[in-house]
Amino acid sequence: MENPKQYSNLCAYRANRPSWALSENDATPEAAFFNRRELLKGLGIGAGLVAGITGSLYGASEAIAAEDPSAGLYPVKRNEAFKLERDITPEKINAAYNNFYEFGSHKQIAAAAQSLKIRPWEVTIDGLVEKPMTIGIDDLLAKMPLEERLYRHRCVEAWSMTVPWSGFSLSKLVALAKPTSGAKYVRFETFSDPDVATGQKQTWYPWPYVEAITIEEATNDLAFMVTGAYGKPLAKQFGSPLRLALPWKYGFKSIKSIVKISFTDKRPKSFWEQLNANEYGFWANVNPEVSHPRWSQANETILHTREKVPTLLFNGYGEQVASLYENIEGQQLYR
Ligand SMILES: Nc1nc2c(c(=O)[nH]1)N[C@H]1C(S)=C(S)[C@@H](COP(=O)(O)O)O[C@H]1N2
Ligand SMILES: [Mo]
Repeated sequence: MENPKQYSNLCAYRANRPSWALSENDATPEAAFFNRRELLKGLGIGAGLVAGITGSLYGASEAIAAEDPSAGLYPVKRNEAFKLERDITPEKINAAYNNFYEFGSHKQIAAAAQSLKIRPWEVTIDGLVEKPMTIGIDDLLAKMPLEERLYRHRCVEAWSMTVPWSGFSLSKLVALAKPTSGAKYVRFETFSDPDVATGQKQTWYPWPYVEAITIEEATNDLAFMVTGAYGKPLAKQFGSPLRLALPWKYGFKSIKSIVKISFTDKRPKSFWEQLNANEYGFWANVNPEVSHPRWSQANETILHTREKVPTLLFNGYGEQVASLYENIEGQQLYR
């Protein structure tokens, strides 16, 4: 096995790293995805069958999406204000290459994620709010104005994709919750169910997955609660039925399968920050000039083309978000 330190992977400590895991130097994410063929070949499984397996995983997520009680809501109207000059990452590629540590610390988690039960699904909104509530996801969907947005997504591992997310502006949920004047941060928490999400049996991780942003970030127009993708309800591997999309920050901030949203006056510690604060901080804004301690962030590999392109400050969203950080001093804003 190669030296794990050469990889740009979120977790430096994993001993059982699979051979197809992303390598910063040679294997692009796409290559890593296709290298699975090599792996399966080694196990005596032919290429035709591999295509079948990939196809059926994708098919399974399609079938489940069709069963989703919210299926009738999609597709939703695209908000043309969120335009991009990049091609959309094909659904097939995106749906077969995911980070979702609850279901494993590799990228091929689509099959395992299908065991997640997404109904009933309740979301608790609590803390410093006038209207604490626990609301079923379908009731929440009925209250929110759904739209589609094309967003870039830049993973801290130096790969990127472009996704047509459906959902609603996080600011609408903040308005529903009515935070009190003391609320400074919004904390998000993923479900906890180790029997279904066997990655949560790995006790060295600080489960459940937690993320947090400031109230100002949460009410910025770019902060988006995702409930669908590719014109359908969200496939489970994308973090169904409710995830976050913060396209100017590294992808780990875009927490999946949310069950709790809390308003607080204290800065929460995120999952990755608890694991390694030196590598993953609170702000985690994309910046090509600030390297991750183990690799450069100057470039990114586009998931579907394998093209290596320069990374942009705030992932290209500076116009919308740079002002949020103008008066913050003495903090690491880009890690
Ligand atoms: N609950 C949870 N949310 C998560 C993660 C995770 O492991 N668990 N991974 C994060 C990372 S590192 C990335 S890059 C994105 C990946 O989203 P995708 O699989 O839809 O591409 O989800 C983020 N949200
Ligand atoms: Mo990521």
